Amino acid sequence: GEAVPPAQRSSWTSFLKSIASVSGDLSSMTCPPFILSPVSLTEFPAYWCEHPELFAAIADQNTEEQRTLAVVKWFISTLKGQYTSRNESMGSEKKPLNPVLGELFYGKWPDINGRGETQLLVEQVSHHPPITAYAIENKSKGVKLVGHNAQKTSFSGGSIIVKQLGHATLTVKLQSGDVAEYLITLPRLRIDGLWYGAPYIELSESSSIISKNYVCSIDYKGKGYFSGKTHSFKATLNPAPGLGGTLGSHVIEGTWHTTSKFTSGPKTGMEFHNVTGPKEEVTAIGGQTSGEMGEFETRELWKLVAKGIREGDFDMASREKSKIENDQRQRRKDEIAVGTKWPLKHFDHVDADPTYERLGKLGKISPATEDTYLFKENWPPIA
Ligand code: 0T9
Repeated sequence: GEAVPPAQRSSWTSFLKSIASVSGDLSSMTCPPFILSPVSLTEFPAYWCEHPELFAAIADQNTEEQRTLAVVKWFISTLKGQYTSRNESMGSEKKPLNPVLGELFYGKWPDINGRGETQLLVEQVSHHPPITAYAIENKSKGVKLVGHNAQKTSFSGGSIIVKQLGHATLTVKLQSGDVAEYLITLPRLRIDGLWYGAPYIELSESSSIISKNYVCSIDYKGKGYFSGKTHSFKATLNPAPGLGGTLGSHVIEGTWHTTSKFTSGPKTGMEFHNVTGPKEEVTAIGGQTSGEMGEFETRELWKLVAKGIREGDFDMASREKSKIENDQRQRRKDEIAVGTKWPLKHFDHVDADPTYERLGKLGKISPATEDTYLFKENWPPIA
């Protein structure tokens, strides 16, 4: 464990031993301080829009083929932020704050160069197991992403394997009045480097982007596989079963944290995506009518815990964290006592998702059906 501060070595070793035995949900495990991040998982959905211009550009395409390529380009361009940004900003992957039930995060990306403003809304819709739901919308372009995610973790060969549960749906309002829908599933993660105290993520297996016209399957490999490079991917776009005709097929290969190009199809040799330039962080905004942050908004709720972690005052961090947890326990007890349930603010939980079932079938994804969280379309009066 070279990256582990000497005073925390034995606690890191016992943490590693315990993750080998506790499998399923790692979110509530106690970790040594050096590995704690001051950022809650409710902030992670902002990674979906670090390139707001690529999100907006999905609306500006003339054909279904171009639009699908724009969706895939936006998706691939989010991976760098989603899976490598903690290593860049904090030196390694860190354990995020585990959101409480009802925790909220609101944000936006400004309208620059006529691309329109993009809004973000996140709600922690379950604590046990942790489930985060989100909506991201560029109203002027008619592009919207709604999704939820949870994780199932296990331990294998010294790495943490994270299976992502949940999915997202991207919708685009077309000029014709129709709505194009894209079902997005999520890759599997392997967290390596644990032994050295310097965890980092590699993606594996595959994920899909499916519409009624196209099935795009993305395969992920790390060092030593098809290109031999870390963070490699290969995306294969084919017309949905039974279609063809004017819709072309494409293969794209590269590394998702840098660049990629077309390796088969009419655009062979052309660059596909390039994320070596700057990204745009979200601007956090208060969801209250006054523009202030309410007590359940993540940066308000975790303010003192985050300050403790950032400033190395771990006694304060753990004291403040206990206060939040005790308050949560009390709320759950009170709810049981009076027979009520915590009301979700922005989402409704439903057992089945017809869009997932219909599009999932085209891409033969499993499971064949999945529960989901429907967005109530109640953006707070912000922006
Ligand atoms: C959705 C993303 C997800 C959330 C994180 C596994 C993980 C929690 C979930 C999947 C985002 O779109 C993408 C990126 C990173 C994922 C996190 C990485 C991570 O380590 C945590 C888990 C819960 C841990 O904190 C494990 C313990 C820790 C000591 C390892 C650094």
